[in-house]
Amino acid sequence: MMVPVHTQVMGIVNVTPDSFSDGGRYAHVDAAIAHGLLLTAQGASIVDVGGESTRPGAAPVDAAEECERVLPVVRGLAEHGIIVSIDTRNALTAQAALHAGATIVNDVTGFVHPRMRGVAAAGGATVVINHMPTADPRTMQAHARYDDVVADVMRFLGRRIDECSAAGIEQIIIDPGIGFGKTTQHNLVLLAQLDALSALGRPVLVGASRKRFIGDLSDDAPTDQRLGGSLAAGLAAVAHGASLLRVHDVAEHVQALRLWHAIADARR
Ligand code: HH2
Repeated sequence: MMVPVHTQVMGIVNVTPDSFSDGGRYAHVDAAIAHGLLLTAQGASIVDVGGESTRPGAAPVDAAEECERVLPVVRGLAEHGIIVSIDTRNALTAQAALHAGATIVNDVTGFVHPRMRGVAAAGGATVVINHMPTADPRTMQAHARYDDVVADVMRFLGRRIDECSAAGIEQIIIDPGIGFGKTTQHNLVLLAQLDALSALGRPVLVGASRKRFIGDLSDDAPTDQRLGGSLAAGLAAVAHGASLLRVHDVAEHVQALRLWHAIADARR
């Protein structure tokens, strides 16, 4: 018996030399496309392609270099009929990726820039609005100060939803931005109180996979040894209302979600 997965899984393909967890591994176009196909076969319904690391302290990449990295991968995956999301903070990259076949723009800076909103609206894209307290990954950890992290994140997301809607964007997904200018405690509080975000009336995506707070809670386990914590964080997010998970380990998350939903269904 194959139990359906009600939660959508977004598989990550980082075409970067320096991503925190898988940097360098999929830098080659063919390897990146093959990895995206594998993630889809494992149950991902979206593949998120990124050409710039946004880990704390990462150096920015210019749009030309970023396009060179991601466009062949976006095109290759879209040609296979895969739903592709482009993970970028550059409007030029977003625009080129939409032309190459992406249908979702995932902007970790949360569409604070009007150009980014214009590009997404013109391309008829679905957007993922991620919370980040400042648009620069190099300094975001210095901004990990909130009066009330849940209320602050909600205020930010609410404003961005209004701005994106005013720009003509119809499909909006929101994301609390786990690890973006947040301490371990902020991340835990956001996961524990994720239900609050449902008041904003949009699907919630959570990206906790392999992030540093998992290492912080497990004797500094390196990124390739954070699967257990990633699964726990993902299931906690689903229990508190997330309908999409952005993950590296798709097969394992799909299996965990199958069990989770089968148990939930057995209660009825
Ligand atoms: N996290 C990362 C990148 N993009 N997008 C959304 N919407 N939500 C997230 O939590 C999120 C994201 C960071 O993870 P990763 O892609 O693995 O690393 P890097 O930024 O180093 O490429």
